[in-house]
Amino acid sequence: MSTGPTLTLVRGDITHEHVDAIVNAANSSLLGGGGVDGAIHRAGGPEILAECRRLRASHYGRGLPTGRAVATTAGRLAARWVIHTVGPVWSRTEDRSDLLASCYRESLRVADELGARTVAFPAISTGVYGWPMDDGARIAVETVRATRTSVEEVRFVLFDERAHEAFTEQTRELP
Ligand code: AR6
Repeated sequence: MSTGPTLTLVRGDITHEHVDAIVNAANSSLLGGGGVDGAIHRAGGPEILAECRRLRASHYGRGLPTGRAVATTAGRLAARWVIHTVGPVWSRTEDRSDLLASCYRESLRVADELGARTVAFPAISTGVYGWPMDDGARIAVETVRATRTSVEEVRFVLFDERAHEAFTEQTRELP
């Protein structure tokens, strides 16, 4: 019996997904940036940033720590919430895999608190933060499969063919 959520792979832009919660690969400032973070704020509108600013003021004056996650409204997006998480920057000298796994675990924990049943993830840390795609895909898939959650569907939304292939490879290897 499988206890984990159903994993679905989609190629595309995560801002178009109709799910309960979209996960944002943010940075600790929570004030936006490039990549998927920029796309989510652009598509979702200023309400998301306004709530991020309030969260900073009330809880995260020093920034949201790497590996943690926090939710805001999704503004104009076709989702109810955005869950912002801060991935680790890839390092050649230090193993930061557990921090990347923590992003997936913590996002699912926040999703459970919200009552979200469908959650879309990008490939966290594999863009500006430089994580090798194959390893990022392995950590994403392994961690979601190993996490106890009430989320029923986890949708990985992969921006390009290479990311889609890497995630396909990881899900193919599962028993
Ligand atoms: N939908 C889905 N995936 C996307 C989209 C999109 N619209 N846009 C990019 N990706 P990145 P990181 C993919 O750089 O590496 C930001 O400036 C992209 O191809 O967005 O965690 C933040 O503010 C890549 O595979 O996030 C931080 O400062 C993946 O999403 C920093 O970048 C993640 O790429 C975080 O870096």
